[in-house]
Amino acid sequence: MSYRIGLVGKPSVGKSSFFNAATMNDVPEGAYPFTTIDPSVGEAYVRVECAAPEFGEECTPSVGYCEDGIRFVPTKLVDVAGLIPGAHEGNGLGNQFLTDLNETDVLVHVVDFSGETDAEGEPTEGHDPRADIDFLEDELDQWYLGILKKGVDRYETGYTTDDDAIEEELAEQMSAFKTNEDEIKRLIRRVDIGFDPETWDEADRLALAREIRTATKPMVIAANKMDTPEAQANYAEITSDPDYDHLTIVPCSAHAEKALKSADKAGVVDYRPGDASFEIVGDVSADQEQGLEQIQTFLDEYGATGVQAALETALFDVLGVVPVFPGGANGLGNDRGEILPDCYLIPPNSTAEDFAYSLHSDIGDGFLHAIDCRSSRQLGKAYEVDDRDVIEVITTN
Ligand SMILES: Nc1nc2c(ncn2[C@@H]2O[C@H](COP(=O)(O)OP(=O)(O)OP(=O)(O)O)[C@@H](O)[C@H]2O)c(=O)[nH]1
Ligand SMILES: [Mg+2]
Repeated sequence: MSYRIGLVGKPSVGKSSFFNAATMNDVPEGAYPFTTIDPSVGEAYVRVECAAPEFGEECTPSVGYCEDGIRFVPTKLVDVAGLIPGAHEGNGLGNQFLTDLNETDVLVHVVDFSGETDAEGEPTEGHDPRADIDFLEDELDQWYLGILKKGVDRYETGYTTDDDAIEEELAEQMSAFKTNEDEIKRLIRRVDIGFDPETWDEADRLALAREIRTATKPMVIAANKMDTPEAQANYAEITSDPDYDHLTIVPCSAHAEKALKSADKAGVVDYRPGDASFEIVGDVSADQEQGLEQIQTFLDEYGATGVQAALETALFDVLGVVPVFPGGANGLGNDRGEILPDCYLIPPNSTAEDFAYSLHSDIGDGFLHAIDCRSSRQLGKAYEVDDRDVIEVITTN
């Protein structure tokens, strides 16, 4: 299973800058709206503490890499066009943009916390980032609502067979959001509007659309441009505003991450992405040294640049993805002599049998039992896999 994290937000908030910092790509960045038109997909990484050292081994990753005991596991990151108010009605690059989001599992909403861009991404001063947070949620809800209404209309005009339930119709209409009848049923129950759509008023439909949206497109907020004093002031204010308590907000500087990675690549600093510090190892000019000192002050204050943190919060905390290492109970190597080559990211609440199927359908079909490589304990197929488990699957074939 490969996860896709989508970067969303109004124009000029730094989505492409975040994308480039995370993936070390070079898509255009610019201080004007709609710099990005076509979506880009790149490879970013999430950090997982490597299990090999616990076995006295050094791993040989088949994908990604390992640096000082931290595995960098690849995941897909998608950079899309900016979204402006009315996008669901086609404003800006509207519908095109929204369709690009269909394929994503979780969103990182990049917000310009400096307040120096207006609702349309044009330069301004003193714009309240809260307005952006609200608008994006509303816009996504309206997009979902439009699709939900089509499902309700189809149901009411009787294009479906009589005994079709509303959840079946909606699950079909909203299948692009990777939902299903059971989930829709559960969400209708949760908003408590009953199962007869004829009794739903506009507010009921919107409440349901919102519920389906938050369930199928969970979201983290990356408070970007935190290297500016304006953003830091807004961050302090918004994180202490009780109305925004329910959100997960990660302070972030795409610029700082990009600067450190570039300096690392150039041999100027030693920096492991996501770390709270770096070391200057090459010759630096006085200007460079001053810039690096500023970045270190930022890291001291906020713990990291926030780019790694935003991606990992999205995948591990919000989506609940579980990293698992396929291992061997009698040594971690495979038949090619690779040590712990893979780290799989699997859905929350997966069982040992689900894990076997994620390796290969034959392994799932032939599942006998699994072994916890740390304790050598035998695990049944219903065992729920845990964070950083090292598991060998024993099959009939
Ligand atoms: N200070 C500061 N500026 C940033 C940061 N990230 C991006 N910017 C600036 O914000 C502007 C917009 O950046 P982009 O990455 O092009 O923004 P975008 O969200 O992709 O914009 P669109 O593609 O038009 O939707 C550029 O001038 C960037 O240099 C950051 O971390 N700090
Ligand atoms: Mg862009």
